[in-house]
Amino acid sequence: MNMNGAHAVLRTLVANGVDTCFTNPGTSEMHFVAALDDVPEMRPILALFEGVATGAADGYGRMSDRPAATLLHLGPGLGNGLANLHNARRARTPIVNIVGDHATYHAQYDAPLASDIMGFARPVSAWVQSSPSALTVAADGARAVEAALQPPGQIATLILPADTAWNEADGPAPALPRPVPAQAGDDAVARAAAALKNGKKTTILIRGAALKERGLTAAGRIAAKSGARLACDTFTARLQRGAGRVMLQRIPYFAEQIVEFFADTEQLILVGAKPPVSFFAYPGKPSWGLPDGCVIHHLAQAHEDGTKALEALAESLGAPKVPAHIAPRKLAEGIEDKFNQHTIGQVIAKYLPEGAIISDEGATSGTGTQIATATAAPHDHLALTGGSIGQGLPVATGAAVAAPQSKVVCIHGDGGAMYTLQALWTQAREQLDVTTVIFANRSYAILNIELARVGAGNPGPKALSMLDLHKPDLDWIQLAQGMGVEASRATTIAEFEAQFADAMRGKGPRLIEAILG
Ligand SMILES: Cc1ncc(C[n+]2csc(CCOP(=O)(O)OP(=O)(O)O)c2C)c(N)n1
Repeated sequence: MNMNGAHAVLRTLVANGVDTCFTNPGTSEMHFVAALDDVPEMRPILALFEGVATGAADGYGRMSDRPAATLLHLGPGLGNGLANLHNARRARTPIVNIVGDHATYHAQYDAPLASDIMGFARPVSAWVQSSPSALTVAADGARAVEAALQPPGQIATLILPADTAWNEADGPAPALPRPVPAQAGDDAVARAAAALKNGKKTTILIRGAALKERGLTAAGRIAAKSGARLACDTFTARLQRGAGRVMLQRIPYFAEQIVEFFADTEQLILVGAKPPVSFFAYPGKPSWGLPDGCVIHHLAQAHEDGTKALEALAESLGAPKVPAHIAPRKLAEGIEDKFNQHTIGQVIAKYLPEGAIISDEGATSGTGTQIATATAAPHDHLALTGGSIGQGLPVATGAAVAAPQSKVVCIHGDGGAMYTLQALWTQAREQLDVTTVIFANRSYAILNIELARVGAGNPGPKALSMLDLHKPDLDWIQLAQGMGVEASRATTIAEFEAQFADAMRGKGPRLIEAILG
């Protein structure tokens, strides 16, 4: 059968385990779009802004441990998706971007949409390739998937000139073996074991796949034997938490809190993590989070199997089978009749179903939910990994595609949610089981805090108005309903509880606007 380059790439992606594509196409991708109907195994999902497509691919990859593809329109399409590719890169999520380009012979004319696609792609991509011909696209597609799956996960960008999609290809490329993580060295395990016996105060800082139940259990066993403190980054790509799971301490956000958190840490054992630093620099405050003289040990590097390294360490210490720090199932006794992030968090914890996924861009309003859900039903928690706001709604969307049996709860600041609110339309179109809670404080609240902290002097009315979202007030009911998502507004905790409980009982996309400001 005759097969063009677009068919060959699509079939190659499917053969290599990539069967979901978040798209926002244009003319240069039309052959790819046309080929979708001939490849039923591929599920295309339309996003109305590229930042939604890339963020959804991030959420999908975090939950399924295999890449989704994106389909983006030349440099500007990729450019619109960059912020959430930045977040995905920080999350170490596998993603395969397919970016259309002008036909190879058209490039010389410098048409309006011509741009330096490689230049847009490089900073976020570990692998970038522009395929020169229809005869190479399939093999390049297979290599793109292989590159995305390099542990712990990375972004691969394959640029497809339009003629490579429409010209005749040889056929799809076969599946390449999935890359497996390297094992941490026995010497690293032995050094960490010796360190844990030297009597010094130790923190074990864990990142990546070891934050799933198995790695956490091993870490909890190590803590039971050694007394070491277990910690994770402030913002983790995917953390399994809740009742029955080993609890970690989350590094706090602000510079001076980080220093305090590590003040008595004499040695730090890293599992796929980097030493703690503050998110931003502040005049007169430290950037480095560790005290002078703190010794750093690497148990596992990011590309190594942190879970197995923790298990090997637990065995070498002769750690008990029962881990320390198992979270009990505990809910707030009687929720106060106040409407704030803490009472909202307690309601979310009360109704959160087992196996739920929380996509957390709650910003300054998210702490209440984090505290309350620590002892709620076991769930996955996906955080804003790269600090680029507008991630929560798309990540929730992709997570819901990857895990259709799970209830997804997206908690979001109203400011960040405005960046990528088009995700709601995709949730409605695909009937995804996502409940979004918008914390409508009508403010860039964190920036009001930061304004005071950076020592920028006394802000005047112009400065303050840059951080204020009143005038006009956003109407999230109309925004959501305009995109086909059922929505309601809560101004008291009783209203919120009734609406949230109802959303947890039902299925499909819902939005609750919690008026806090
Ligand atoms: C892409 C991007 N643009 C701007 C910022 C700066 N920024 C950080 S937090 C924030 C406002 C967040 O507001 P909201 O989501 O309502 O949360 P709140 O601070 O009110 O809790 C902004 C604009 C950013 N982090 N990322």
